Amino acid sequence: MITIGLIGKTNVGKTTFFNAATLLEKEVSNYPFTTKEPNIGTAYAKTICVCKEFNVKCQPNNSVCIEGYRFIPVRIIDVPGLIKGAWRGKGLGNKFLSVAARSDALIHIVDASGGIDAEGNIVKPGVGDPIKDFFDVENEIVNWFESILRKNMKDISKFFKRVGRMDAPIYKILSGLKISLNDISEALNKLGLYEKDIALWSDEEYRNFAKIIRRMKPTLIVANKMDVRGSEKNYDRLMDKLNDYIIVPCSAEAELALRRAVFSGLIEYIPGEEKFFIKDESKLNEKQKWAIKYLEERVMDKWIRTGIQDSIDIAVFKLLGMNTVYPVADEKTLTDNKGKVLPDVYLLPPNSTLKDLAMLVHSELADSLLYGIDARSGIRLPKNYRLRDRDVIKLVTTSKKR
Ligand SMILES: Nc1nc2c(ncn2[C@@H]2O[C@H](COP(=O)(O)OP(=O)(O)OP(=O)(O)O)[C@@H](O)[C@H]2O)c(=O)[nH]1
Ligand SMILES: [Mg+2]
Repeated sequence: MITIGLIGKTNVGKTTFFNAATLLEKEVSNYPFTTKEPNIGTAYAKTICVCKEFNVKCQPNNSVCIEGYRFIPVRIIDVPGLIKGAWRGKGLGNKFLSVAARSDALIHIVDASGGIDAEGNIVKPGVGDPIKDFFDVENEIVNWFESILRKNMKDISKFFKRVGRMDAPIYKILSGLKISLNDISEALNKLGLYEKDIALWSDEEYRNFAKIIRRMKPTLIVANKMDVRGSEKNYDRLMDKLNDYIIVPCSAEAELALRRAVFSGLIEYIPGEEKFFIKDESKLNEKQKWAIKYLEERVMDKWIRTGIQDSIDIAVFKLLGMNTVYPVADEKTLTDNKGKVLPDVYLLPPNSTLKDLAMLVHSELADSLLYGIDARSGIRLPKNYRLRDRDVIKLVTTSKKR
């Protein structure tokens, strides 16, 4: 399953974001470092289900369909706040950096209200600087990457002397951090380090390499606490200074209040939509009323929904470029072998093939795979067919042919 890591300084609202995205109750407070262990939960990437197009009523199994929107599970990790020195084990230490680095994509949350100081303590909005916070955290990650390379310098160098190139030795050390051999080769080539023994690298070369490697992990920025007056100013500054990132304005607290109201049956609201329906106004508590008023006031502004669903969707579909693919056992009825209509949908990275899909469904299926049938056209698709978003495909195997 795809993993998305939430990173950022302490008190920026990571756990609030996590709770809203997963609707699981976890400790939220304004004390620094409330979260001491990474929380792991399930969030959902939202896409328009193919059931609308095929005009059928789907019966989801591995996902959920709400009014024609398919919600596909992804793993989300809430990492404790990172502060200066985290890479040395300061604060809550570098074990969290490794958790973050193992994610497929990262959501870097900042407090756009400027409501935390450099140490992550709550201060009057406008006092803190989210841009500085962003760079502090990014620096920790780069330092951490650099420290891994330095710690393993001898082993990397030994391996280099055998093969005469740097990519494989570094890949071996960074394996598990979801950085591809290709990306490592590219970074080395860019810096002219492909054939230079790491034992001879200068400080600057270490630093530059760590920086490039860091940027290869897909990352988006969430400007949180946009409900606080004055945060627009910081949002504009973020857009200006960090213009090579996608930045999503967000109010994690508003989304959390809305989802809780849905959970209690008080409103109807599809995450990520701009509209909702209040079932019984008299039953809403103060926070829920606030969230609703907030959404009503801000929804006019084209940038602001609550930002949570958008962030997950952007991470999955824009940063990672995932395709949604629906395997079926019968391409005419669109059912699995139990008669369920469009039960499963899988997220596959760009350039995945039919064989990759079969592998994801079941490794045995991949072994016996013959070809696929495209449900839209009825055309036969070879094993090496590159999947497209919204493909609905019957997988034909040797056992079925017999
Ligand atoms: N106004 C406002 N406050 C928020 C929002 N999101 C979170 N907060 C508040 O910010 C404070 C910190 O929130 P947490 O979610 O605990 O922050 P965290 O980043 O998980 O903090 P650590 O676990 O210590 O790293 C709490 O008081 C939240 O209620 C938001 O969208 N708007
Ligand atoms: Mg937390």
